[in-house]
Amino acid sequence: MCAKQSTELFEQAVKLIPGGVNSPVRAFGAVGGKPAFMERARGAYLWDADNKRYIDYVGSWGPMILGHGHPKVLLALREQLEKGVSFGAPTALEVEMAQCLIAKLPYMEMVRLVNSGTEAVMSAIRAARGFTGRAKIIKFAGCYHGHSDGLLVAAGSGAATLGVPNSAGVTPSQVADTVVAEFNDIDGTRQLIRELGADLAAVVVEPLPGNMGLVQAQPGFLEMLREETQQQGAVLIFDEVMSGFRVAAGGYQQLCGIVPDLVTLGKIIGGGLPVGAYGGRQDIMAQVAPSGAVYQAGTLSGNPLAMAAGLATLKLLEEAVYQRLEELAQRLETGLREALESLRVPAQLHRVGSMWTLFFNEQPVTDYASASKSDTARFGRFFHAMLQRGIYLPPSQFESAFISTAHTAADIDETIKAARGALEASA
Ligand code: KE4
Repeated sequence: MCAKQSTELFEQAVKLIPGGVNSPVRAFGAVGGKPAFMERARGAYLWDADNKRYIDYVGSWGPMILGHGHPKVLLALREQLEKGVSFGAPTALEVEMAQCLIAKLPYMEMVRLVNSGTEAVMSAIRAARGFTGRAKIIKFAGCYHGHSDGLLVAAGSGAATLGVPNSAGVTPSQVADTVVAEFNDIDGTRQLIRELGADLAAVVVEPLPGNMGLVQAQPGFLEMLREETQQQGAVLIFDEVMSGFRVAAGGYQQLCGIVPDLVTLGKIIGGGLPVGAYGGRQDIMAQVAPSGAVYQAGTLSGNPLAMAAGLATLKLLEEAVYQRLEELAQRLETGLREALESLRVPAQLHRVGSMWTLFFNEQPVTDYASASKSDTARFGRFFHAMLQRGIYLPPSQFESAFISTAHTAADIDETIKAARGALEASA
């Protein structure tokens, strides 16, 4: 049930904006009903256009790890506003951001800032192709890397949610060099990499996939990708747009211990403002214009406001933050598991740090094929039952939810209570 203001706004929006939204997943297509239009946010909370409050587990799809409106982020933005919002010229802030990212991810020797995760991955692939002189790339079903043409093949996230694993408007020639493998398929992927051999420019992977819902790599999978790409002289790209600085101070790379050749970043590093970044080995990044022949550009790349908000956020992401997130997330996981058990709900609850997904699925979820067998209708009913109870979850079974440092134990307990009711109501 959608409230009056949101309903009226949505009716206006659909006449003016495709589907009434500026990004498909926001339209509630995967869960039914009409979207709540949000008006303001603070800490762990959102308020919609009808002034209804929600505990927010979307966090702008990842960026709001410190919650909405953190005082230090707002202060940094206010100070930068007075100096100027965009110059189209290099600034000290971009140097500081590059230093900060490289200090946090020491395997990254150089970095280029862009305006979205899509741009970051698209550009990293172009750099890999320019560096190797090769064409083929491997991606994995269920992993989403933004909406650049060559990657809209068996994509996760929005495309998977829409049940359209590839997109109209993408021509066969644009995906001719994209090979899709199965996440966690060690033997099949190893064989594929060896078959492609000297034609393979790169393997791009979410090392901690969040776009088929949260799924983890099985032991040996990422290690195999590292070994086999090394063997073939192909570039290994970790897409950490979502996982970067979300689950550890050094990204998921710190947890898995595998060093990629390139990494893509976004979301958190902009503190909620438009941002993306790609970086890694100096010999690859040196190929990027104007130092090299791989062209990539952007009017607002390194935008001062995004840099200010991103730096303010990144400077606060010390170890203690991840300990706090772990405490909150463990509390939520324990409560949800107790509710699932006592109500005998067949489900898979996946969690890594402050990222989590509840799959309505009796079987283990290890890849896109198994994730796709989830009861998405049940998820839709659960989503709305939670929304009515003031809990805002990602409106899709194939997404990850996020906890912020602004969430409190009381928020978590309220969420668990609401989930108990929503599980019963959605049976
Ligand atoms: P953007 O172009 O949306 O900034 O980033 C694309 C992207 C790249 N790589 C990964 C691992 C991502 O998760 C994303 C974007 N994530 C989705 C959420 N699943 C964005 C939400 C949306 O599409 O509205």
